[in-house]
Amino acid sequence: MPNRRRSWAEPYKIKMVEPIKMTTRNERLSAIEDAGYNTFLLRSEDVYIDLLTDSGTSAMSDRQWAGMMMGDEAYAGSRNFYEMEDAVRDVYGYRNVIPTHQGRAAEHMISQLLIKDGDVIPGNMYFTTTRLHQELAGGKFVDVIIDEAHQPEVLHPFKGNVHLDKLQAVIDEYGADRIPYVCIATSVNMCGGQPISLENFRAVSDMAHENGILVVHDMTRVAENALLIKEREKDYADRSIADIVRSICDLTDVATMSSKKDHLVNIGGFLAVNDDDLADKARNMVVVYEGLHTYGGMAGRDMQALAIGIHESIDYSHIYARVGQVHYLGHKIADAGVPIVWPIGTHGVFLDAKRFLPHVDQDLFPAQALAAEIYVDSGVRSMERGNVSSGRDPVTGGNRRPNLELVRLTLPRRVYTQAHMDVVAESVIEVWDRRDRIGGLEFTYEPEYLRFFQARFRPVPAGTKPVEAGIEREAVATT
Ligand code: P61
Repeated sequence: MPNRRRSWAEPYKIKMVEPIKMTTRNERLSAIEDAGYNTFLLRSEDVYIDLLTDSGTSAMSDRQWAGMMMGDEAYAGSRNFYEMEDAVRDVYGYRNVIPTHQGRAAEHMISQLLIKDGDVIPGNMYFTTTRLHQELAGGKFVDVIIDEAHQPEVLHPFKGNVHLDKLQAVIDEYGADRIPYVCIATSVNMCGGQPISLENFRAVSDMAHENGILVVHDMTRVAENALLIKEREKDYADRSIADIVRSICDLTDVATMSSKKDHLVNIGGFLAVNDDDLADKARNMVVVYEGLHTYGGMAGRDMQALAIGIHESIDYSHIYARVGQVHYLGHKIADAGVPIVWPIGTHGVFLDAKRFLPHVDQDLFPAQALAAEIYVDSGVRSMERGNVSSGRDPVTGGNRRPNLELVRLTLPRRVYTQAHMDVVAESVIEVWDRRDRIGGLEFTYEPEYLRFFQARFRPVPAGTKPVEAGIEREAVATT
């Protein structure tokens, strides 16, 4: 981040507060045991600082709340839908907008519409729901991100970039006919909120289009990616966030959006499509799964808040402070010697659990264990992003054991203060100081799909060897 001698301080003041419950260590010990050592299964009232996710957890502005009062709750043709459609067209330039209740519904539709059995979908690293929808539609995800993205300690300004030779190799191996689209995320979530550069995105888009392949943009955190382009990519320092965002979207044909992130709303999303025929097919589908094509699972008031959030998301002072807070926390943790993913990305600080707990075998889920330990220490809730999240290999049935074994401390937008960040950093450092005493976990329950959400575990002492048998598993999961 440039000019770091000047503060990133919040460009807003607090008008309403939500009290949070303070808990004792003993209360937290019993809460995490009840939750099967899975932070997703904690009750939020038992959490002090909730850094599980930035999804749907942001604070809306007074303008967004005012917009909520202007909800047009008509079944069909709500005024708020047209405001949302206008905002998407103005800011992103996509022609057709199909509203959905959140991002994965858009992923579901585009996967079902475009993927045939045996197809291959290259992308810049998997995301859990995105890959599952591709697989459920009969496709296979192939990772074409640069190698540096899988190496937490390696510095690279654009770890979200696609390795162009890898993409070419996938096209050569399978043929363009079997590749319905490449799926490119801005601010790549699973490797630390890492940006893709405009130069690389342009090259990917050219390569795909020359081969008649569509480009689908997972634009969940596109404004955050745009900030890092402004700060890190040559020639973009003087361009506005709006301008950079638009330049990214112009390279793509379709977008899936979880508005619960960039757009600062608690629920909502959309599928955006340039091609009119494809849009008609999506509108046909949305009425089956979500609701009418002018509300897609949202209330009118939600669409109004979303429309306002689109404009707020590209405000420079907002996005600078949002990412600035993440960097403040990241540096505070890293300065104490705690291993994190470098460079610090956009929406969270990612602890490197492999280097934090080198004595815990990856099949004993060090990141899961670390997230549980941090919760017990301070009531700070984080999320595992490693071997549990990655799931099982559909062919071998074994854990995927990804290179990245991470704990994500994700910052909701406009919710916590710098003092909260200090408490989080102190807790992580405290746990780091007694890391040798932390053991691993083993499954007691493993669900079939997206296992990390509902899995349960029990602790095993440090030094235990993993046993893969003897667990209560519903079926061998694919994801
Ligand atoms: C998150 F543990 N993200 O980061 P939906 N694409 C991208 C996302 O980040 C994303 C979706 C699509 C969440 C929520 C979440 O394994 C998990 O609105 C880049 O959540 O349906 C969501 O958007 C899906 C948490 C999702 C997870 C899946 O916390």
